[in-house]
Amino acid sequence: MASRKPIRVAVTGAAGNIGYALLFRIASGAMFGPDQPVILQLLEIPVEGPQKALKGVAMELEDCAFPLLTDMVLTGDAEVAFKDANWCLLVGSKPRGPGMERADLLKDNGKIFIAQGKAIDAVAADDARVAVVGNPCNTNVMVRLDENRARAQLAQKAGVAIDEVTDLYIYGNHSPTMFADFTHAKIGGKDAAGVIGDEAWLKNDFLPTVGKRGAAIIEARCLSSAASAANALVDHVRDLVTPGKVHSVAVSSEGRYGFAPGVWAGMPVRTTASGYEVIDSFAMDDFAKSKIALTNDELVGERETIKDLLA
Ligand code: NAX
Repeated sequence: MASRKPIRVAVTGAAGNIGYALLFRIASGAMFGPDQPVILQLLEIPVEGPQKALKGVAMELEDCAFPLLTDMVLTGDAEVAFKDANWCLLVGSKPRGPGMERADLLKDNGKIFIAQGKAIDAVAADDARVAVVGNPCNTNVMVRLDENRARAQLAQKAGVAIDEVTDLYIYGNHSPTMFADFTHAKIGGKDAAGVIGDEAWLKNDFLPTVGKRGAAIIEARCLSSAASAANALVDHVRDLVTPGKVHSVAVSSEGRYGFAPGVWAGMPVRTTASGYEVIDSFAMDDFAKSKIALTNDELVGERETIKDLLA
């Protein structure tokens, strides 16, 4: 089985909550398939507590005896973690704490990604691909959790299996302003709005439920989403390496769908043999355009907040 060359997967914040739900899925083959060996290169802050916790996680990974997990690297040094990495999964960063302004979070975590971006540039494999899970969000390229949340809500309302809900994509920020585009979604191949038959619910219940789902999980669990975030990252990467898959990813907008050029915004992409192409052909009605304008304004504001970091 392990005759294929292993993929080197660097994961930051590996001893955190998402890390704990993620690493076992990667090592089991859920992300890169049942025949693809992996080497996990795990980064935690170089502080005794998190390093000790990381060691414990690694011990559990050993105890799973995963056939696909051929090696592990545990480190507090980004240049060791990203060395020759083919995939860099940037999970480690601060969740928003009580009383913390969004702007403070953007600034604090933005610095982490600048330093890690430089390390990736210096030492990762030439074909390295990077997925950002940690907030802040206009540098956060993963909106898959939002897509999954939206599909689950529609399936539940319609009383159908999750696979029946298709063509549902997320536009904009990974925040309550995101637009889960029900106007093009399908349920059992039919227009979702027609199947649901309740436009007021779609506009006034569905959209805010999806947008504020993260806050609802924190309220219920007193912790932010971890297993579902890890699962979304597994889905995100798996679909990015599976040609033909259409899914939501935050990409540089280049003015598509009315987003300001240069902001990173969720929209549908199709995975190709060499990467992905953005699908920019959905015609938006006035309601969708107004929602996109709102989330675009927030993304532009967030870019303004961290403009010193971008310089
Ligand atoms: P935790 O606080 O449980 O874990 C974060 C881990 O990252 C900690 O172990 C910490 O020591 C480590 N860390 C911090 N700075 C680091 C650095 N510079 N290098 C390496 N490791 C570092 O948070 P967790 O629940 O795992 O969430 C991680 C991030 O994901 C947070 O920013 C969180 O807000 C974000 N989320 C993103 C989601 C998404 O869909 N994109 C949803 C869930 C989550 O809110």
